[in-house]
Amino acid sequence: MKFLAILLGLATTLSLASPLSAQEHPLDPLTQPEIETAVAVLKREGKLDDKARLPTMVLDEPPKAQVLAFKPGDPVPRQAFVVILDRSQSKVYEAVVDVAAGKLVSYKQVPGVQPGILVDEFVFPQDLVRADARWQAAMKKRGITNFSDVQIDVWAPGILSQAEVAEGRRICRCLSFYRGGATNPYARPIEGVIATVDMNNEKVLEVIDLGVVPVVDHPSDFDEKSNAPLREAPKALSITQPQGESFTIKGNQISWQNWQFRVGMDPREGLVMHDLRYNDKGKLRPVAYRLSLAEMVVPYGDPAENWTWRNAFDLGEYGVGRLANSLVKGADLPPNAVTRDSVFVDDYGKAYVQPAAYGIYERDAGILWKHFDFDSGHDETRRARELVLGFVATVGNYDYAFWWILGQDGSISVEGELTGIMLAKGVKQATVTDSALEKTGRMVAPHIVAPNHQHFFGYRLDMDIDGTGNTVVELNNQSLSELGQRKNAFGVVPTVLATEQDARRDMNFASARKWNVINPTSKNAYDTPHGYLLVPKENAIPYMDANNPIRQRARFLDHHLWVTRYVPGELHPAGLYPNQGRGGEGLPRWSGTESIDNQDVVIWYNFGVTHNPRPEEWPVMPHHKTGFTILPNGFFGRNPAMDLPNSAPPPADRPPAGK
Ligand SMILES: [Cu+2]
Repeated sequence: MKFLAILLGLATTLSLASPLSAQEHPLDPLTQPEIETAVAVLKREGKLDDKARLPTMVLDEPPKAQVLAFKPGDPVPRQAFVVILDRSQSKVYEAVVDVAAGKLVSYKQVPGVQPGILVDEFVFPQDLVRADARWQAAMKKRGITNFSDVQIDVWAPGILSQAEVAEGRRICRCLSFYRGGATNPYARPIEGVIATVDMNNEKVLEVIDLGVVPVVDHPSDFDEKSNAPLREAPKALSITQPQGESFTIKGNQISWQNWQFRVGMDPREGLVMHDLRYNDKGKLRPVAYRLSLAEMVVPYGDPAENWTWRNAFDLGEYGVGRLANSLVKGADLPPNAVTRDSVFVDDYGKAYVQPAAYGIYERDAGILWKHFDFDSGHDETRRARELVLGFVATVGNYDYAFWWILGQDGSISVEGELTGIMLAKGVKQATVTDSALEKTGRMVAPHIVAPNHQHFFGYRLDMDIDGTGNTVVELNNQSLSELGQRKNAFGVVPTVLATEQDARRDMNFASARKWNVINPTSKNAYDTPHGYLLVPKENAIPYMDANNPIRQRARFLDHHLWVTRYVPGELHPAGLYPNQGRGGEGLPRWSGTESIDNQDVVIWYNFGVTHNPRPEEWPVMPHHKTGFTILPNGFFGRNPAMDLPNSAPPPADRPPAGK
C-alpha cells in the first residue's frame, strides 16, 4: 500500500486550488468549509478527542421528497453524516451535523461494528510488523535481512477466529511481498507469512508462518525497461474536438445530447449519478434519481490456511472513491477529456482535494444507426457518440475503472474494466508437476499460481421513470409452439414483481430474462407504459458455501436482482459496516413483504466475473470489460435518435460504392 501513502502525500500537500462555489443543490458533495464546520461542531460538543478518527464524513442526503421539491434559490438543507472511531475506547459513533446551522443533530454509539480500514491503518501496521521479532525471524528464515525491502499490504481481516470475535478487537492482516528493487512486488509473495495486528492497541497479535516457499526472482516487472525491446508504437491517432466538448457543466450539473444530470464523488461509492433526466422535445422527463456502485466483494477460491480469509469488500472495507487515481489525459482518459477534482476528508477530519478524481469525455462509438437503400443508392448513417463519466481506483494489487455511459439513443450503460496485478500465490514448483497444483488456480509464471477468484459488483439503481411510482416487470421468453403449424412461435411472458419478496430474482439464460422498470400510469401513444429495460450481460453465481462467514456478509449475492421500496439511508447492500461484520445486514434485512407495485422502488442489480486466471494475464492483466445496460423500452415510442443529422458526407464527396 506504499502507493497509497504516496498518493495521499501528494493529495494532502496540495492547497485547495479550486474550492467549490457556494452550494446550489441539496445533493452537492460536502465542501471544504462545510467539512471544517462539521469538525468544529463535533469538537465544540466534545465528540472528537485526539484518539478519535473519522472513517466517514459524507453528505447526509436529504430524503427524496425534499430534494424533488427543491427549487433554485430555496434554502439548501446541508447535513454531514459522520462515523467516529474512538480508538482509545474501541467504540464507534455516528453523528449528523447540520453544517448550515452549525448544530449537532444526532450522536449515538453503534455497538459491535467496525468501519472500513482508515487511511492511516494502511500505513502504521507496516512499521509494527517490520519491528516484530516473530515476523523478522520468518523473514530471516527466507534469507531476507533488509526488512525495508519487504512490502507489507494491510487487509481487512475477512474471516475471524472465535477468539478474535470474542475479544471484539479491530484487526487487520498483513501480507508480505519481497519488493527489493522490483516494480512488481506481487510477483514475489512471501508465501505463508501472515501477521495479525490489533489496530486500536497498535500491537502485533500473531505471526503465522506456514513454512518456507522460496521467493523466486523471475522477470515479472512491468516497467518499459524490464520489457525491452519494446515494439514500435502505432502511428499517432488524434482525438480532438476543435470546437470544444459538446457537454456543459454548471456546478455539479451536466447536460449533453438531451441528457441532464448531477454528479458527485463519494469516498466509498465513487462517482454517483443523481437526478438523471431526458429532455424529450422540451419536456425534462425523470429517468433515475440516483445511480451508484453500491458494494463489491472479491472472494478467493484457494483452500490454503493463509488464503481462506481473503475477501475484499472494496467499498465497505476500503472505499473505492477515496482510492481514486488522479487521472491522466492521454493515458487513463483520452486527450479530449475534462477532469474534475474531488474534496475528501482524511482520518483527522481535514479536507483535502484529490486532483482529477474523475473524468468526463465524449467518445466515438461506432454506428448508431444506418440504412443503405439498394434500389435508390440512398444512404443514411448516424455515427454514435457516447458520453463517458468515471474514475479509476487502485485497491492494492488490483485496478478497476468504473464508467457510466450515456447514449444518444437514451441508453445508460455501466462499464467496468478490471486490470492490475492478480493476487499471486508462491509455490515450490516451477512447472505444473501435478494436477493438484492447478485444482483451484492456474500457474501463470514459474513458482506463481494465481488462485481462482470472483469479482462481484452490486449496483443500486434508484430508477424514477416519469416519476417515483414505478413497477418492475420480469420478462421471460418462452416457446409458443401451440401457435401455428411450424412450431416456430415464441413470446415474452411478463410477470409483475408485486412484493419485495417476489422481487428476489436470478438470471435465466433459457428465457433470455430481463427486467422492465415501468411507470404504470405514464403511457406512450400505443397505450403501453413508459419503461426502461435492465439487460444483463456477463454474470456469475458465488461458489463459496452459503454458510461461509464472508458469504453471510455478502448475502446481497443471494440473488442477481432485488427490488425494495425506497427508504432513505438504504444505500449499501452489505450494510454500512461489512468489515468484521456478523452478516445478514443490508438487502436481506430490507427485503420484506412490502408491495413494490407502483411504488417508489430501488433496483439492486448484482453481477459477477468468475476469474479463472490465464498466463496472458501475467504480470499485469489486460483489461477485462464487464457491465450491463439499461435501455429505454417504450419510454420514447420510437427511435429517439432519428433527429440526428446525417453523419455521412454528401453523395458527391463519397468514395465510389464498392459494387
Ligand atoms: Cu480477477
